[in-house]
Amino acid sequence: MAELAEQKTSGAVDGTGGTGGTEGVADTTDRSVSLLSNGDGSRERVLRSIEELGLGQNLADLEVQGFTVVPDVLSKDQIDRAVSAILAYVERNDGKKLSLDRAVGSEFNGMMYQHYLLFEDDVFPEILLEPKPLALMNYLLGESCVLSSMGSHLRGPGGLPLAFHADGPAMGMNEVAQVANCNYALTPYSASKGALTLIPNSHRLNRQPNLHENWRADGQPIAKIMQAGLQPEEIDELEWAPPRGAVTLDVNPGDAVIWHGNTWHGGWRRDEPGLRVNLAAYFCRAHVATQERRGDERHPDVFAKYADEPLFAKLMGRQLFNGWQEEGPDLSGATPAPRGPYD
Ligand SMILES: O=C(O)CCC(=O)C(=O)O
Repeated sequence: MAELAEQKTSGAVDGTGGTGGTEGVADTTDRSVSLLSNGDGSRERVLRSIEELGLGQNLADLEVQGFTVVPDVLSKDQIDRAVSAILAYVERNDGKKLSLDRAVGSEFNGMMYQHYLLFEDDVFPEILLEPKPLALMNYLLGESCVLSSMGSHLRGPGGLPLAFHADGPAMGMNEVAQVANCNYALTPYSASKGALTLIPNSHRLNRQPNLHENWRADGQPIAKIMQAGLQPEEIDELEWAPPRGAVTLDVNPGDAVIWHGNTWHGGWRRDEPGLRVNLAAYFCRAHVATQERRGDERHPDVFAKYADEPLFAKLMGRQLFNGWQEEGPDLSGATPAPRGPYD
């Protein structure tokens, strides 16, 4: 909408990003001269900050393999405060007092994602503003990117590994990232500790992994095993093999792993007592949201009138997965994620 208004006021448009004039080289900092971008200013700023922060190799990694590790982003104090806040959150919400070093599988059974952490403690906005990951996010998603969610994939011993997936959409991916992730290790990562694992160069494939491009155990892909109705003890016994090419990240607390939203990634099952804690700061381009904020509570009469009309509810985004707060997303299956172009 804003772009259209700009087009109307900036005169003729020749379809090449210029104004159709013959005045020679355009002033690239003038927003009105280009519909293709806001000019070179943003690109120059983004690349300059990457250079100033010494992130040239990280930029190359993102391009070549679709992910990169920025070491030592967080201080020991930030790590300790973030871990304590996450464990306090679990205790308050789930009544579980988990031990970082001694948690056992029966308390846990795999992974519990902790939602909506941003306002839980001062440390989280502080981490959000860390310049190095933000500089790389600006490279991937533009300076106008926004935080989509901040949560923690908390892994305890046993259960299933986290299936490989891309964070981008089920269809319509292209090489321009629409979403990107910054995953802070808050405890050490390794295969037996429940590390993150990624597939280099998968961001070029512009699709989600298929059934066979995923974890396997006993010759079966993880999706089949999830459907097989095994008992928790049977699941814990399985030996998992990652898909070909997967790289396990052995990284330290405070390191940040950043990836393009198309990059395939998953997580090892934790096989040691205690917890694997991360902080996932997930970002998206500014347009990845409805233009209007749905669920306007100032109009209860309209919602009451259509209370029995599922189509109205759907168009109002009531079946959208996103838009959660402390309660987290509805994983009951009532709001299935679209997987194909007509879903
Ligand atoms: O660190 C992990 O467990 C993986 C997180 C993940 O899959 C994600 O943030 O999309």
